Amino acid sequence: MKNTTIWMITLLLVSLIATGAMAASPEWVAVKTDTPPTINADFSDEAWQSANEFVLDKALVETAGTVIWRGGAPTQLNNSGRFYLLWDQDFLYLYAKVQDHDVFTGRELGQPLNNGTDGLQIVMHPTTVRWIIDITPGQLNEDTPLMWEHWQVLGNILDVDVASKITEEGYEIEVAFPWSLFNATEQIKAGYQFPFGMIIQEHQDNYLMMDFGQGDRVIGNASRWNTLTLGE
Ligand SMILES: [Ca+2]
Ligand SMILES: [Ca+2]
Repeated sequence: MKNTTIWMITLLLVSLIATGAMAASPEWVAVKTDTPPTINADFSDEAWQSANEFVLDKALVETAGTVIWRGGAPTQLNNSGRFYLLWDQDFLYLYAKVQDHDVFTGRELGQPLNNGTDGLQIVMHPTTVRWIIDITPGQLNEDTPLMWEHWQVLGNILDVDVASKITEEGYEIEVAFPWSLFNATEQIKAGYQFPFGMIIQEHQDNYLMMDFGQGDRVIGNASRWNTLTLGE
C-alpha cells in the first residue's frame, strides 16, 4: 500500500473519531444549593461536595488567526480544568480548578484579559444577550482576580464576589455571579436552561482550550455552546 493511501485512511479514521467525539454535546447541570459557598478560593464548603464535576481537556488551538480543532490537549501544553457549578435564587456559583504548569497573569486593571494572560473565559446567554467574561487569577490584589466583560459591559467588572489562588498544579477561582448582573432574576428556577461555555486561556501564543460541545469554532454562536441546566 502506498504511503499516500495509508495517510488518507489514517486521516479518514481520525476524522471519524473526531466526529464521534464532537457529537457528544455535554449538558452541564448546576445543582441547587441551600447553603451558599464562601467565596474565598477554598473548595471545602459543604455545598461544593454535592456539585457535579465537569472536565475540560479538549482544545481548539488558534495560531495567527487560524483555528484548528484538536481532539485532545495540545502536545505542548497539559492544561485542563475541572469545573463545578451551583445555583440559588440570587447567584450562579462557579468553582474552577485549572491545571497550568506556568501560571502567568500578564494584564493590569483596565485591560481586556483574553490575550497574553492565563485565565478563564466564560460565555453565557442567560436571557436575550450574550456575555463573555474573562477572569485571570491574582492581579487586583493577591487573592482577587481581575474580571473583564467584552460584549455587554466592555470593561472591568469590579462588584462581583470572586477569589483566586495559585496552586502547585495551576490556579483555582471561586466566583458568585449575581443573576441581577445578567438581568435574569425573573427567569431563574429549576429546569431553566441557557447556552454556556467555558474556555481555558493559555498565555503562550493565544492558545485556547474550550468545550463548546459540538466542537464548532464560532465563539459568538451561542447555539454551538454547551447547555447549562439549573437542576433541582
Ligand atoms: Ca469557598
Ligand atoms: Ca500558562
